Amino acid sequence: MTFITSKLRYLILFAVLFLTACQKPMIEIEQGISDFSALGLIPIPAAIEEDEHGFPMYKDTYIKTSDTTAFMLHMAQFTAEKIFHHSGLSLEINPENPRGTAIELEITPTEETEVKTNEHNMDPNTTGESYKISVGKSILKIASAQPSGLFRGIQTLRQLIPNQAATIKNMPVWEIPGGTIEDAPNYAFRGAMLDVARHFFTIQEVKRYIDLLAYYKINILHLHLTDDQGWRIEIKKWPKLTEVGGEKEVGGGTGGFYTQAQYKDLVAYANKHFITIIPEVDMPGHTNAASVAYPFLNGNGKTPELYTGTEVGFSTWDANNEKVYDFVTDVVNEISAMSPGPYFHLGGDESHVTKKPDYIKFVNRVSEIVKQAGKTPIGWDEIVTADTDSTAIAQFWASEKNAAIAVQKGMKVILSPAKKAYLDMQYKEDSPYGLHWAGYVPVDTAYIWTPETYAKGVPSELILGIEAPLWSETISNSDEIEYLAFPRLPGYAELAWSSPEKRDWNEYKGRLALQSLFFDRNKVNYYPSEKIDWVSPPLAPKTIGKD
Ligand code: TNX
Repeated sequence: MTFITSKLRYLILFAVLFLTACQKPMIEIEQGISDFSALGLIPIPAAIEEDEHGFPMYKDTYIKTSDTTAFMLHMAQFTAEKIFHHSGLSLEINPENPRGTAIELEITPTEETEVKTNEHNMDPNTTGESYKISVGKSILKIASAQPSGLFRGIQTLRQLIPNQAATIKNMPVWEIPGGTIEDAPNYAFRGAMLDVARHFFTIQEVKRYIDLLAYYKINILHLHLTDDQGWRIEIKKWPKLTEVGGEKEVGGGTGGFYTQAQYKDLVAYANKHFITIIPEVDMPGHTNAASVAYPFLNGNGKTPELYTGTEVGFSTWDANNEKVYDFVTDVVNEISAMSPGPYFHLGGDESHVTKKPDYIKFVNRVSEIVKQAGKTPIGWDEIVTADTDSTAIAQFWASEKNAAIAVQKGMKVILSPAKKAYLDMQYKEDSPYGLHWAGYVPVDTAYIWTPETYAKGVPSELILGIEAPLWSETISNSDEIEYLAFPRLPGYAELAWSSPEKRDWNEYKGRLALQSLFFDRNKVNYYPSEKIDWVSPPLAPKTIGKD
């Protein structure tokens, strides 16, 4: 017995000595070769302090979480996947025998901020999204009081990984510059809109867009779900909306729609990326497709045909038929029940054939229906001409006059001025996609404006944030989405996230130039604007996957 025990003791001692001898010393970077400014961070963080040494990321680097809740493990998994796709390094999560340097993910709740892991990310203020990254020699820590802040910090970490090499083979040690980053958003509402009605986009295509939006810290995806050309969301009580109204799209091609199960899956995917989906059902105009399915809606006794052109302003619903409001109630309730975010967008734009009193009556009634469903109504800026009160939100896209009325009423405003923020405006005359009714919007025009003061007379406390809409009359797949969104979208993300004193076109365009490395690795079909000196990868890219 004694013999066995002492033999065992020797065995253990031998094993420990052997393991210690085998363990490589932890890699250290004494004098860093790069700094944060060489990386092209977008949006630019609020405060950056640099340090000489760097953090080495290599095969023994591991990810450590401050707790092991499903949420934290999901965050760690997300981080590990993105690092793998970028570098080929497969980092362990919370290993039993940690060996190398550590990436620590930490939630440190403060007294004021209760942690909300499973809810949508719309904090009423911006504090929840702030985070701090400290890069030391052996520990890189991302800390936030809230999950949404941790997630934003992880996006910054992705941008801190050097872009230069393509695989683990040609770069076994990836140096992350040393120092600290403290960051918080300028606006709580940082949106993008996708029109899935003029042309239909599959769930896969929308998810790919979400991946790219998340990388730039966008937190809202507004989906324009219905229009004259198509109805794209299943409503159980009114099945013909999609069966009939979803059939086609602009140009006459096959349309499509999301089943409720697919929509829920999309909402969940967005939620995992801390992006809130805002559903829009545009009414009383832009409603031809629904009236084809249920002709009583338009009140003119005629059954219209499916429309595949691009004109606007010819359709309306009947504001004086109670059955129309019963229908709208069903639609709003079914969609709201699947949308955890606080908003419902009721459209309200370009209702050119709706008589003014009918328009007012309709918007008033539908705003109430939306509130009854527990949501805050948002509408395009025309809705201010109805009896909206300070609880509704106006999305300013064209009319300064409407913006002024919104201010008088104390309504919050989302800034989407078409001349600056419409992603579907062409870059220049010969751009293959896009329209130009609001002008051409090259990459500098898109960035050089100040949301804080753009809409004259709109005080900053009434600005909820900004949103870049992408209408889809001229685009029908991911490549075309990306051609119009990139490289302009990172600029809108910066206008929304970074404070005005941090923003400067001449400095920004250097950081934008570096995004081509990210775009190339991820096969993003960006428009290579000649206004930017795009950086091409110094080593032949060998794409491992998308990061
Ligand atoms: C105006 S912006 C519209 C849309 C078009 C877009 C094209 C707005 C509220 N309405 O119906 O798709 O222009 O740029």
